[in-house]
Amino acid sequence: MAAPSRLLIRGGRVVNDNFSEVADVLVEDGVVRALGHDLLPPGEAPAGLRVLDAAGKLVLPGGIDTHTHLQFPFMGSRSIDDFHQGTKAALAGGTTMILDFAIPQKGDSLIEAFETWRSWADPKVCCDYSLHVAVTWWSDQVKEEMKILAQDKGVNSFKMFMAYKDLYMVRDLELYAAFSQCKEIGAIAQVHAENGDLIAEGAKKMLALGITGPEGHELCRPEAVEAEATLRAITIASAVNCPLYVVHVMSKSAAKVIADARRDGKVVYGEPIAASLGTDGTHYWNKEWHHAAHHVMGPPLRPDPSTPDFLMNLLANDDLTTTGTDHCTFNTCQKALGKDDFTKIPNGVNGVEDRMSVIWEKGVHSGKMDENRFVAVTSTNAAKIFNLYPRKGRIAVGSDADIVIWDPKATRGCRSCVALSDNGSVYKTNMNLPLQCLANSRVHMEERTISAKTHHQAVNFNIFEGMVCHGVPLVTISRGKVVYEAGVFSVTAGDGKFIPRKPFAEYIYKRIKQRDQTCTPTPVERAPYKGEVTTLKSRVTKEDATAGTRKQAHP
Ligand code: URQ
Ligand code: ZN
Ligand code: ZN
Repeated sequence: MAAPSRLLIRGGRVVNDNFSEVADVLVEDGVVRALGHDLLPPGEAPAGLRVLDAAGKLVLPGGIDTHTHLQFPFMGSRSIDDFHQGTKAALAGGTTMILDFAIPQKGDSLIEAFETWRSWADPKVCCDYSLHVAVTWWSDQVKEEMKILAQDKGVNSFKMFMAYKDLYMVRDLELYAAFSQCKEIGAIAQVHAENGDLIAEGAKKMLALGITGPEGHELCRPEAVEAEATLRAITIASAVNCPLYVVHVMSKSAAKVIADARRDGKVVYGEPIAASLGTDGTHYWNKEWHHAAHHVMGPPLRPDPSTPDFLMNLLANDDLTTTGTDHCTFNTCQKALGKDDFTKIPNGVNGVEDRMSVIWEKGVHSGKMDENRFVAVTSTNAAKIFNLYPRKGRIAVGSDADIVIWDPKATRGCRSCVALSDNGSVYKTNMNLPLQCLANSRVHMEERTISAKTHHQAVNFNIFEGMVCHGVPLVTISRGKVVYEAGVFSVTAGDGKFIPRKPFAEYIYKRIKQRDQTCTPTPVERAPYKGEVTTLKSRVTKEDATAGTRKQAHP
């Protein structure tokens, strides 16, 4: 049966970042066509129109995950979630767009890396995606390729690594040059902010102490190593007057640096991730090696258990701005490459399916933020920063119909209209019925308990194992097509599209341009100095130098 070309999402509360209203949403040809009350008169729905009853539920812009690494060749292995399974899992969690990274080796072409990642993703993605490109070395070629990527390939964000010494790391002067080129071409500079030299020395120290386990991973790069690099990157970006985006903010120290810089007027954005908002680094001390190793990522999760709460508070008040996941998963047997040496554990954790529910649980259910801020930090702010708005990140006439019907108060599933699904994860409704329970005409789902046993991610571990989530996606719609509904997928590999992003996003460049116009320093007009000037001898001889010393000794 062909998917209906038109959808009517009826009776839900439409939640955008700045406003909520109970309204029907009419979708046609992948786009929102109308928002309003009683868009469909009572009676039979016309042919080709499917009605989704969202009464009592929220209707949200699909989530945008700003940071993933699907099927990423890294540290001798390749992340286990590929562009098919990873994007399916994203849809199951209410995320309808991901931004992944094309990462060239040092000395390799950025454009070739971009085309390689495109060739991996295009045939497989089940949701829309875009690509950041990493600058892992510097030359005139790199500078020129950044310009071509921004002007012709739809890339407006470049990530520089300050860590991974000898692999991806670039140094301050290269950061300065790369930031300057980002400014020139209207891109946003992203940084992995950790001091790579200190990490290298710290790792040697830990191994020399016989600390080879995952706890060494955090001990060798404490949060000061992240905070120092964060401040350094902000300082360099400010000197260039280039907008800066700090990826995977993992610590209170780094978050405070970003918050202070923003209050100081700097154009800088911080991206905490599901992991740093939902769990912490105490797991590195778990006695089960595999449990500890599955939490290894860079920068590390922090052992200060107050970190997730602190970061969520800053996210709620706009000191921090977007949320990603840094989804870069490795199965236990891959993590075991580092069983005797933590520096060899492939870095990365899960999150792409869990992010929205984790942030709802720790942010909204906890009372720290309201539904509108939730939409801002899971979707809208990312769309604005990466120049996707309002095509993405909003439910408005003309926007892509990337939509999630969200149950904000998932209750125990009622068994009268559901049958347990094969993997026990969620209840399937009787597919002939609309999403309604016969017994009490409520759309509901089992509150979700996160588990590797039931998640749709390929990885055999989940860092949020056992977390009970009250906010769950009921239906996910990708460009007007119902792709996930009560645990059942209707996806086709390659249905997702690459979304190009133009440079000079207004949301970030308006202030930059304003500063260029009004804050560029000018010389002081003054009459030339006419007084005496001492004469310097052409070369200070050895005798002069010692004579000078003697004189000092015997004034
Ligand atoms: O550093 C990153 O963002 C990449 C290499 C993924 N790994 C990680 O641990 N964050
Ligand atoms: Zn990174
Ligand atoms: Zn990453």
